Amino acid sequence: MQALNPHLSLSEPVAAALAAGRPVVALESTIITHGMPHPRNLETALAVEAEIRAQGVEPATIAVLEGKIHVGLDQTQLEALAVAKDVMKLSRADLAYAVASGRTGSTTVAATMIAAQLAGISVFATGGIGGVHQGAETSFDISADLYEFPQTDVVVVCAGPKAILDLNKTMEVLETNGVPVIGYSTDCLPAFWSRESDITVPLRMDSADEIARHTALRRQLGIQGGTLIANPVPQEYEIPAPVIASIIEQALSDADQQGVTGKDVTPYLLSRMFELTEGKSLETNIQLVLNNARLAAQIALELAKTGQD
Ligand code: PSU
Ligand code: MN
Repeated sequence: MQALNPHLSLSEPVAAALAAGRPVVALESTIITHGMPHPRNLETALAVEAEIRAQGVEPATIAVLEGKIHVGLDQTQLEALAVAKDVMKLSRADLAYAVASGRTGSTTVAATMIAAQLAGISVFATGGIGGVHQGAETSFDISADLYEFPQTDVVVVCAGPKAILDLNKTMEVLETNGVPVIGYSTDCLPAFWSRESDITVPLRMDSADEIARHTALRRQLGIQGGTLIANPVPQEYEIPAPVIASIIEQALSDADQQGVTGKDVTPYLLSRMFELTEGKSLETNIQLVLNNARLAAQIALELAKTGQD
């Protein structure tokens, strides 16, 4: 095993699992601090971890606490993070800053991928990745999440890019960067709250085993970078695309009127969607994260069998 990076702090259960070659699934923390209101954020974080443990896999929620990159948080740390104020939202650009200055920050998809790779964790579950925002032709707002994939070797399970984004442009950027986008048991790109969009997903796989073998093969071929798994939210919890379309329009126009920019855009839109749907968007968000955690655990188990994790 490689020596552990001195800036990482592994929880005891995560360290034990990694040392024994048992499967581990990484989880991000921006969803806790900037993606969901208290106390649902904490309940969700705990439920997601329980879902992964139930499959015999170790969850590792990642966050920077007072300058240390923690891989695996205990319940007290999760509780503190769920109510903390002034938590930085850390992407690739800010991770080293938070460590150098002793700050506390939650990790986005991009920063969680970096930390997971440093810790030797190959599979990561989130809700929806960031992408190209609508109006990016003038705002230039493209999430750093997209540029993490060609650089960092982690399989990321999501429910598609968040539907507040420009999905076509998001797919183009992923394609340009050579990122495999795999629909899980679907030919259609899921759109976070909805199971379907009008975009065909480039690749399709129907089992965790197939995804694990694909990951192992990429390694054997020396192809660097992460893979994006797009896993549709279970039908009973989805908000169909035609229903949510006008609500997204409203949230986007409110963001514009309020002059929201930069890192605040995605958190603002998610919380505005929560208000406009009277909480329904949050219920769907929680269920899709749980669903992604289950699939990520299965992929981690299968990957462990290939001896390539
Ligand atoms: N998935 C969710 N809720 C979230 C996120 C993902 O269900 O809040 C977070 C992730 O951390 C992702 C971030 O990296 O949203 C995207 O932020 P931005 O668009 O600013 O890159
Ligand atoms: Mn942005």
